[in-house]
Amino acid sequence: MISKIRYGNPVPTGAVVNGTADENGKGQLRYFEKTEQGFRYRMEKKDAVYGLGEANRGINKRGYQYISYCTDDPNHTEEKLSLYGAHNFIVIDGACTFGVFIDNPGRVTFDIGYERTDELNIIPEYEDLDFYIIEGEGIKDIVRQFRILIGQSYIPPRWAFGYQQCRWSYMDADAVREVVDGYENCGIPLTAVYLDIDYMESYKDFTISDERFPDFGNFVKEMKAKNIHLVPIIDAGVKIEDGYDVYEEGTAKGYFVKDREGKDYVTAVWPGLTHFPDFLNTEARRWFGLKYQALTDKGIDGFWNDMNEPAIFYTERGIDEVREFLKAEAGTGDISTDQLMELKWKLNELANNDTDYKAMYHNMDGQTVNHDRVHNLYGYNMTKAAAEGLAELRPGERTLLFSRSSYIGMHRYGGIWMGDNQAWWSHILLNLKMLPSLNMCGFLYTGADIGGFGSNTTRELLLRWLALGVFTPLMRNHAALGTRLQECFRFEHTEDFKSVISCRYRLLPYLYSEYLKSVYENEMMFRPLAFDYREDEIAVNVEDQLMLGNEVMIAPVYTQNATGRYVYLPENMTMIIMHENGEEEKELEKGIHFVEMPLNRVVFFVKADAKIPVVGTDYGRSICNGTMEDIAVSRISWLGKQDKGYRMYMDTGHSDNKKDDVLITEF
Ligand code: MIG
Repeated sequence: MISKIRYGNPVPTGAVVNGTADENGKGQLRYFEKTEQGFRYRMEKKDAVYGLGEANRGINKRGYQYISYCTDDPNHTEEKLSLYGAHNFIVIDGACTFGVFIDNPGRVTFDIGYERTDELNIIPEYEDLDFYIIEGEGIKDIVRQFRILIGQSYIPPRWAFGYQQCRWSYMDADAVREVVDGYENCGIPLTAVYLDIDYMESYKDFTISDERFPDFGNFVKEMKAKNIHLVPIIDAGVKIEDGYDVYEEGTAKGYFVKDREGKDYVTAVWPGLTHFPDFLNTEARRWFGLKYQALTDKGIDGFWNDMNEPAIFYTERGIDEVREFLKAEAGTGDISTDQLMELKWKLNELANNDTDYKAMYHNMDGQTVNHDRVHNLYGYNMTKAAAEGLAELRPGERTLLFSRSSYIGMHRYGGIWMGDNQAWWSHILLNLKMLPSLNMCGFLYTGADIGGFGSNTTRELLLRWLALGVFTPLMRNHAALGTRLQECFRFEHTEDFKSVISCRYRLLPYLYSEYLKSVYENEMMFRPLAFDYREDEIAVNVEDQLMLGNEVMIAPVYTQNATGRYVYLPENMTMIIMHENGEEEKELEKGIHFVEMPLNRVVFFVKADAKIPVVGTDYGRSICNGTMEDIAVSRISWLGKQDKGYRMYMDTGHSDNKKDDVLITEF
């Protein structure tokens, strides 16, 4: 049962698509009381709060505050309140169990027991919103109803379930070849290599540097012949440059975001001075979406959309302010130390400044709307533009597409990656914790930069992170400019990497099936133990293990020099110690165990009465490469005990999808 109350005059966000909810709302606010600032719920001592999608800290969000305001902050330390996404869905679980969705694309603060430990305060900056309450038969049913409300999640092509390699940047075609050869030479499977911003000509969207990637179309073919997909990045900002068609068309047609006077708004990002396409405008969206053709024409079938919070390095306003300061404060004389310190602060304030967001205006199909009120819709609509364009350009085909910034609703158009993490052990755990909360909000195709984006990784950290990444739908190794080279073949004993990554391919039938099941049945692929073992006091407290599908539990290592870890088994399970050619199995009883986890193994747990499909590594590779329409049942073997059946979801892996196209087999 879903009810909705409208406050003020909200802009349509498109988050909700199956909204029978409108009829149910009888204007009676339940559970919450209206306060001057927003909405308050009084929490009982034992209430837990789950959700918020891509957010910091624990799986249980209680005890801190979070702000939904899509932010490009590459330093995900614990005190940060905002990351790249805005996912305003939570479930309060305890004395009363119910879900809340705040459909409002401006800034929304969720104070979940921060100011006062027993209060949940939801504080929107602009009180134009739809307030949804979702009730059901327990937490999983509430999530399912919410997922139906917001519509079916995106499905990537099957190859996008293979292992992928990225770096900022592979500077030319030879650098890409070196990576592909590096993997090939040590027999580690690989399905995609990413092209970061340097493949472009002066960071101009939809251009390809002829110097660094000559004869790009043939290069794409050369890679495809090796079953490698190239995935270029597209940035939100469009370079201001005479003669550049995207800039000239956009200006002529009025497709860019405006300033207060109605002139095209100028910001600076990678290309230097840029305009932002007005993705909140239907025509502009269609125009930009069809621009992807420049690359699809060359055989490209995957993209990642970046810098779409949107990230701003500086604006002329900010720069002018700094100039004024220098003139006024320092004049022509000496600059004092204090003034220099103030200058430093002012320079730091140039990027992603609120004043600049408040000075931008959208044309939402005739209605002028200040950016700040709809900030969280920007990256979402960039990705919607791409998805709709790509559907037109590649009819009936699935395209890999994911975004950095997002809002609920974007899950129908693409996935997200978790942004600029660091090569820190704690970020393996943060990666794990975000998985279930993202699934609650419909984001299923997701993963973190494996190995860590910022700072230098280590061999051990990368191997441990991969052992979690084996299970995440997006399995991509990515590292920042200036960091240590992070491709697996750069390290000693590449056979260990081969062993771990091969497990991904061995598990592909299960992972792909569980992905489709989560899409079509509106289930969470990853769940906290607390969702499944409601009465189990220990399980409810576990924040470093997850349930995957109905059969499996994962418990990755996330500490340095560990030979294993403590794992809590909420019921009897079979421990699987997997490697590329097979696995050992061991029956374990409900309870706490110290479990050995060698660096070159993928260890996970299958419920005692369950079974899961696995294949040989080579066959897993061919499934991923899409050389076959369906998975040949005869080549599947089973892990775990055989008594409980398995419902396998499969499809062609590349064509447009409807539930009726899916092959569901009961084993
Ligand atoms: O300002 O394109 O999150 O994945 O490698 C940094 C360069 C811009 C941020 C993305 C990251 C990407 C990087 N980008």
